[in-house]
Amino acid sequence: MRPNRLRELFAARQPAMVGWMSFASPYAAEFYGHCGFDAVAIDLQHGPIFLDAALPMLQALSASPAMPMVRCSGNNFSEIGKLLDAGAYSVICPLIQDADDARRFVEACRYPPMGTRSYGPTRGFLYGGPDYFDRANDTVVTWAMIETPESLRELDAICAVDGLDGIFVGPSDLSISLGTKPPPKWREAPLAPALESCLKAARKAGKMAGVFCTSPDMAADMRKAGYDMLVLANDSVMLRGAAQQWLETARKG
Ligand code: 3PY
Ligand code: MG
Repeated sequence: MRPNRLRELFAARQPAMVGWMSFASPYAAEFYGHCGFDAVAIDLQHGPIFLDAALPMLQALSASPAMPMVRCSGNNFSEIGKLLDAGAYSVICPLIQDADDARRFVEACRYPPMGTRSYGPTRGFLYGGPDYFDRANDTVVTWAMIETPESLRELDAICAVDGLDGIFVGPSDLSISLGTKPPPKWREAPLAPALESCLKAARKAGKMAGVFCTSPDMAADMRKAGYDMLVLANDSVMLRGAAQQWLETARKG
């Protein structure tokens, strides 16, 4: 089976740089996949991407050097199964609250006896290879999102869930649920100590730690702190930033 780039980078202690897609467009996915990211995630929780749009985007990413990932819209067995069958190599699940949530998520991603995933990896075979069934449980990477005070309290129990590969911090929801507002102030309390606790808990359990970064400065800080996977904002933030910079420079001229 084709190896999972995230596992290779984690084993080599190298941080993964990940792109994040909100535009429901196979062309945008193909384009983003060729920008140099280690992996690109298709976001089905927020934005206009629904399940039918995910398949051609996963196909476009498969033809690029970036590993195809998804954020599912919720902890939904059927949707997670469809996304994996469509060739997603890593799944991020939003709003995990405790170990039971995390276990349910992992079970949806793993074939028996580890989990309860149903068999039918239509595109999984095409992207992964003919030995997909034998290797999928050890290859697909699973992430539980930490974005509430409940999940912070349950960090050690979540990290201890068998078959869960990592935790992924959603700093905007976490900021809101801790009583502040986005954009996330990652250098201040209450977010700074929460980010530190997440990294520490993941390390203690031998799991990966990822974080959604809302600015290049945040990504640089999180890289320095030791996070294993940095999501670099998303496609719309990148496009708006580049457009605004062009306009500002051109209008000065
Ligand atoms: C958050 O910051 O809450 C996220 O879910 C990032 O996508
Ligand atoms: Mg969130």
